[in-house]
Amino acid sequence: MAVPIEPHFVDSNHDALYAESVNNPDRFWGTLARKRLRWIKDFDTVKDCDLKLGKISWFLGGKLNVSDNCLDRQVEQHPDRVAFIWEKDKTGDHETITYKQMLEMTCQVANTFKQYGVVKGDRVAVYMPMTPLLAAVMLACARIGAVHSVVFAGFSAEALKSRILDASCKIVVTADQGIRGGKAIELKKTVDSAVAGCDCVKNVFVMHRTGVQVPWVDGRDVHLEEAMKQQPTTCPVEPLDSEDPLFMLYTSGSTGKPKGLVHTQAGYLLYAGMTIEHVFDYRPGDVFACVADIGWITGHTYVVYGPLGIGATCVLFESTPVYPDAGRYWEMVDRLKITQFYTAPTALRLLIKCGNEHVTPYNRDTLRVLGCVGEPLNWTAWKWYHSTVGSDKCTVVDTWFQTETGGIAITPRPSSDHSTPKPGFPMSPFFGVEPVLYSKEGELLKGNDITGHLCINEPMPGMARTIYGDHQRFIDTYYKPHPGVYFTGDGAYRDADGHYQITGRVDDVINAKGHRLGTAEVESAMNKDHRIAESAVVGYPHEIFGEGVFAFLILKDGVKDDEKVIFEDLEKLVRKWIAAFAVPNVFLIVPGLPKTRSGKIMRRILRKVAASEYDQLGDVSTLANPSIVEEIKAKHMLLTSKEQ
Ligand code: 7RM
Repeated sequence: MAVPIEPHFVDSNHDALYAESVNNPDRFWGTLARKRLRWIKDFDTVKDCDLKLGKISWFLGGKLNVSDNCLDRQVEQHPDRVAFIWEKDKTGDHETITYKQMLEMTCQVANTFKQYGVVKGDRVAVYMPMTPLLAAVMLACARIGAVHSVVFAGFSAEALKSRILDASCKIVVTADQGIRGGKAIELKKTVDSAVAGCDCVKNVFVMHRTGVQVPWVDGRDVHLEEAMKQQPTTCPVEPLDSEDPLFMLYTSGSTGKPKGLVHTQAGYLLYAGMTIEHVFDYRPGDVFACVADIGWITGHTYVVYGPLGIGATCVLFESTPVYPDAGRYWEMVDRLKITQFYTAPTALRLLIKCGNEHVTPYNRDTLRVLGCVGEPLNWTAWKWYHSTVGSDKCTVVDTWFQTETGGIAITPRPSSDHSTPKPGFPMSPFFGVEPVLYSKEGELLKGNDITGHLCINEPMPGMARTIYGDHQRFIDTYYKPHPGVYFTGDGAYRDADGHYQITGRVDDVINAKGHRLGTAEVESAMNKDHRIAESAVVGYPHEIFGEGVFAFLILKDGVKDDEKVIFEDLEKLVRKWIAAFAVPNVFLIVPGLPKTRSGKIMRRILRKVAASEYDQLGDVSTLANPSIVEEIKAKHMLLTSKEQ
């Protein structure tokens, strides 16, 4: 007998439902898509994929609008329910925004964009602080079929510029300034330098966050709120195909050029809503808090689209974990009566250092589920989260996902999983996810207690569909390495019970301070310095950041400058071309780099040296220059002995 597919699952049939989700994805997701989304026109084909061509499509023939699903549909049922609790940078200063208010704000933004000529398919760059208006800008794009490209407001002008140009964005939306940890961030000024030389940009919309006077380009710049005031609070929704692009989001890969991953409408929204409900056990009346920045995929899916798509009440957090002190999160949990809290391991490790006196004064009894994402959640951090924050009463969910998967893919399931979670393990695949492991050589690894490249067998509805402007790169990066499956770029261990643990990236990407960073991006920024002959960047274990950024440098012959001066200049370059978070924690000048005979840098060796694991360098005999390893090691030992 077929398993009944309910919009709300009950504990007892979880295993059967999971089996159904992977064995009969058409029936599983087709049923849910009709139950959980509002369609303007029903779809006729659930899924049509050809992975060799990197082709992924869901719910073909269907038409819907994501903004209609997140706002209009909700307002019809509960206009006065709070959509966002905006927790401003300044403590205690929160504002609530209802679904009705969000809808009206979104319509006014959409009408403003239309007035300035933004049409379906246009790309819109968004460089804004964490405010409800940022969410409204995203939903306004969704409403009219424009494609937003949110760029994290910590990125530099150059990084923003390259993203604007890559997507030929027609407009940029920003604020006068941002404010984080009591400090102003010059968003408008950064946009001004980014946009200089971008012919594609017709207008820059500026919201008021701090109200300071900022430089103004007449004819180009528009006061967003003033323009909105002229507009009606209603705006018809554009009927969109399930596979029309909803947004693009840049993420780092193993080359210097970030990839603009494209997500589409129906599959993404369905998957976002399903995961927030089932991973976090979201129930009506709960107050969900994901403190990730909207500039990352976690913010897109778990601050905006996931929560609004299921009519949830969600905290929109503008501040930092340590402002005004390390009790900020837990004071906020107490004041806002938060039921689910979602953060990154690096923030937890920082807070552990600050001491439990910042946690215990606050009431945390409302909390039920504590989530983490972005990097491995080490045992100490897991334990602290579970015991100190959760008083041993909450479920900790160590969730694994990527910009590419759109939503959580491997995770414990508090709403249905009866197995005891294992610290450091994201545990089990979500509905529709079939993880598989492959050896480096491309052999499928069967059985348990085994480590390999983490791949996913069949694309879930929320997976990215392409890399903007470069579908071949999409195929080459994700669908060529292990033909027929999606390659995540991560390694994973499947334990004796079949549970998954992530062992880290197997490509040249690092996860520093919860931010994903390509080592090649940092190298190409530093290589712009005239004194640098070559550089190699690797990640190394860092107590708080998870991974630190380690830069090995070779200077050009005859360079006499003081090391300190060079390092300061390199730091400036990385800030200029990428962002402050990408600045290496350690610089080391070396006489050469370990290279194979074909000239490829052996990063494996550099990673071991950077981690001071000198006895684990492995076989160095295939190097063109084996003796260099001892020299690099000696340099590194000298550096670490100086530090102590
Ligand atoms: C959501 C996000 C993705 C990369 C991914 C992993 C790492 C994410 C976990 C994790 C260990 C986890 N998107 N990662 N979650 N590693 N345990 N629970 O972070 O695109 O920016 O980064 O993050 O390496 O490939 S991302």
